[in-house]
Amino acid sequence: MKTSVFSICGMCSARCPIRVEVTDGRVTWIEGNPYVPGMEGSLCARGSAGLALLYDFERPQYPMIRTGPRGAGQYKRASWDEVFAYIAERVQTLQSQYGKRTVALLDRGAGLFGQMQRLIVRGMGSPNYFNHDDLCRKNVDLAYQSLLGYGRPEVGYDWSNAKHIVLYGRNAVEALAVREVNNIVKALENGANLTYIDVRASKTATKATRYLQIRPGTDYALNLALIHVIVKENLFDRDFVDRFVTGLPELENFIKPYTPQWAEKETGIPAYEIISFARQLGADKPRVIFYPGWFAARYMDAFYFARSVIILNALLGSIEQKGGLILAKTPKEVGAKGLNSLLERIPAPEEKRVEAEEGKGFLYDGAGHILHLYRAIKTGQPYPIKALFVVRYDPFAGIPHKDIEEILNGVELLVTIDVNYSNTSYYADVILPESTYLERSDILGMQRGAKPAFVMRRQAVKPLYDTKARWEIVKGILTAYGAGEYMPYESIEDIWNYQLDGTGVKIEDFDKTGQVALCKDAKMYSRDELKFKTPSGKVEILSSKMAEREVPFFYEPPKISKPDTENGEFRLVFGRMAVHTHVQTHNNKYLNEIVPENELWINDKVAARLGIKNGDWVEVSSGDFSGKIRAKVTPFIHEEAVFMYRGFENEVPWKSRSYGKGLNEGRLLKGAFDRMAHGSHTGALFENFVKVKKA
Ligand SMILES: Nc1nc2c(c(=O)[nH]1)N[C@H]1C(S)=C(S)[C@@H](COP(=O)(O)OP(=O)(O)OC[C@H]3O[C@@H](n4cnc5c(=O)[nH]c(N)nc54)[C@H](O)[C@@H]3O)O[C@H]1N2
Ligand SMILES: Nc1nc2c(c(=O)[nH]1)N[C@H]1C(S)=C(S)[C@@H](COP(=O)(O)OP(=O)(O)OC[C@H]3O[C@@H](n4cnc5c(=O)[nH]c(N)nc54)[C@H](O)[C@@H]3O)O[C@H]1N2
Ligand code: SF4
Ligand SMILES: [Mo]
Repeated sequence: MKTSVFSICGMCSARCPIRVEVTDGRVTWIEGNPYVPGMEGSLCARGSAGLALLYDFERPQYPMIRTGPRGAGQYKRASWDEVFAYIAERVQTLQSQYGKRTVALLDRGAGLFGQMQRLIVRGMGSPNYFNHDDLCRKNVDLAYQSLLGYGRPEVGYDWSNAKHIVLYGRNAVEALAVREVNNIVKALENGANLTYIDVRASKTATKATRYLQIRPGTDYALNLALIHVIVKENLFDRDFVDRFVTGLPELENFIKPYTPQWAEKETGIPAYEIISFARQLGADKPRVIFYPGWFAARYMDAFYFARSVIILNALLGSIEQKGGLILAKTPKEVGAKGLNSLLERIPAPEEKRVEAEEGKGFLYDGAGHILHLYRAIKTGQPYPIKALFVVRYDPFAGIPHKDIEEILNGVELLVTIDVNYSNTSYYADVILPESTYLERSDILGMQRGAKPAFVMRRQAVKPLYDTKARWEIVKGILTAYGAGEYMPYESIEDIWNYQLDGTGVKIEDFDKTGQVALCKDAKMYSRDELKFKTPSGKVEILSSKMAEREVPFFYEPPKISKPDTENGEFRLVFGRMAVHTHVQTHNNKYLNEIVPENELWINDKVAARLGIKNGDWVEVSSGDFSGKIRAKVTPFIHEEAVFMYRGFENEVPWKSRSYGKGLNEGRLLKGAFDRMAHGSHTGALFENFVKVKKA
């Protein structure tokens, strides 16, 4: 018998809506949800390879407790009751010694369904919730909050109606989200301009109408020069700026020295190119999208860079504008009621997260700073973190071994909740196997946007092994710990009914398409109605939030240091490829077959000087780590940088297809986790030089 289930893809964090076909209890087909605009049946390679995750036996099949030294791979099988009791007892002992706040939870992200795992740490009375954002998009989030009072997830992009899209190393064609890339392609088909700025010609560069090869680390300098020209030549949207932007005189004063000629020296992009680019933007405004970045933990100036991108959007009047940036509407703004919160039923802890104890000079928001967490674990300051839960995240896959050791020395309990054997779980004291997204239902999620909707991830088939859904794992942990009152539900339907209570929406309303929109038409504000969520209601260049935390409004562009390429020194940059997700898909049978290992992009002129030919093995080293990888010699990368795709060289021997294949960029990031970006204290993962020589 064939059935069809609407659900949500779990192969990356884009969480595309899908339709899953089940034939006689087996998943036989997955496609994009045909009812969702921008999806219309399409799916990426990873989404299709969800089948190979589901039917993979090289994933955890039952709970496990460590029996040998950390990292030796010695575990015993345990029952769920046994692991829940073990965790509860260990946490209680550590809390009685170090206080409730000694428990931390490191999460991939809040996202659509993330509220569930937050219950663990709050239910245990600790404030220490962290997600991966510091190493991903946090700069953009904080920059939006500082300027508009809206967070990053509350700003959407009307790609398909844009006249000009500007992407800074936002490699949308490879580091993809299906709906986004489909809509960008629609814009191109409609004749839009696409300016792509990157140190290398990625696949997105090949779709661009203008590609600017920029010197690594100098995007901020480019933006200051663009602002300079736009202000000087009166190319901005005067109506928008007069009504909504505060702090323009101070900005004008700040950008005076940053002429296109100055920027040419910093960026390597000719001044005339910068001027003609600015003029084209002036002509295309207000249907312009400057995208402030997704993976934005790149350079020390990343927070101020993100602010400069948002300021450019404001100057060109592209905010809450067709073909521009669209602000998300709350359920209340569209006349509906939102989902009931599971988290708010638990009293918020009075104690502060580790970074909140560290004084002022940087911004933070709802989730903690990872770099402060790592520091607290390593040093015990401002207070010790001894129990660490890691959920849907593999931090140990992307950091140097020395950092792993220091963290392991600091924590006395490490628990992972994962669908795969992650590098982190290989060191864990307890491995809790979650059912894959095709085998479980999650809590309902709220899809934000101009037309908010409730969305459902619904189980397609029963779990193949002794794994559990996330809500069941959270319930088991909290009940054993003695906080079961926060998870009184017996089934996912109980949870859904609680979430939906008072909204007028019923579970069966999701049957038809998997989603329930909260209004009929997308809602947009006219300029007469528009008000931002900052204290002044305006776009605050002189941000109240920054003033409160004593963070400077402006930041002089730093001098970007130059690697000694003559002697084989380069800046290491890295990124995503279309057929893999970060560190989690390399052992996937289908995807591994397509791309089993990575290679190192190196500029052809420099390679010739170093005697490196295409396909040669080279040794890349940083600090005490060095590894081998094949060279891809190409003119399409800046001389100062070498590039590799992320997430290879898996270190878990249980994963036979990916074990040891390729080179792991994370091991080469010596010192990266001690560096904090200005104003945001997020990661700056490209502030890193490596040595390359022929192997
Ligand atoms: N297939 C696939 N898609 C994904 C993901 C995935 O794992 N796989 N992950 C998702 C996630 S979590 C994220 S955060 C996004 C990331 O989305 P992106 O940020 O678009 O992706 P990256 O591949 O990290 O892009 C890094 C790019 O920055 C360039 N770069 C390096 N230095 C500079 C510089 O100084 N200036 C400029 N302008 N460019 C520079 C690099 O050459 C590289 O092309 O992708 C998402 N989509
Ligand atoms: N060295 C280095 N570090 C980086 C980056 C980099 O490029 N290089 N990129 C940064 C960025 S932008 C990001 S987004 C992060 C991403 O880094 P991670 O979040 O660590 O990478 P992922 O591969 O997305 O997945 C993490 C884990 O989630 C598990 N998982 C997948 N699905 C599920 C599920 O349904 N349930 C559970 N419980 N687990 C699941 C996977 O098996 C995997 O072990 O890394 C950041 N850090
Ligand atoms: S972009 Fe691909 S892997 Fe990510 S959620 Fe969408 S279909 Fe799944
Ligand atoms: Mo990310």
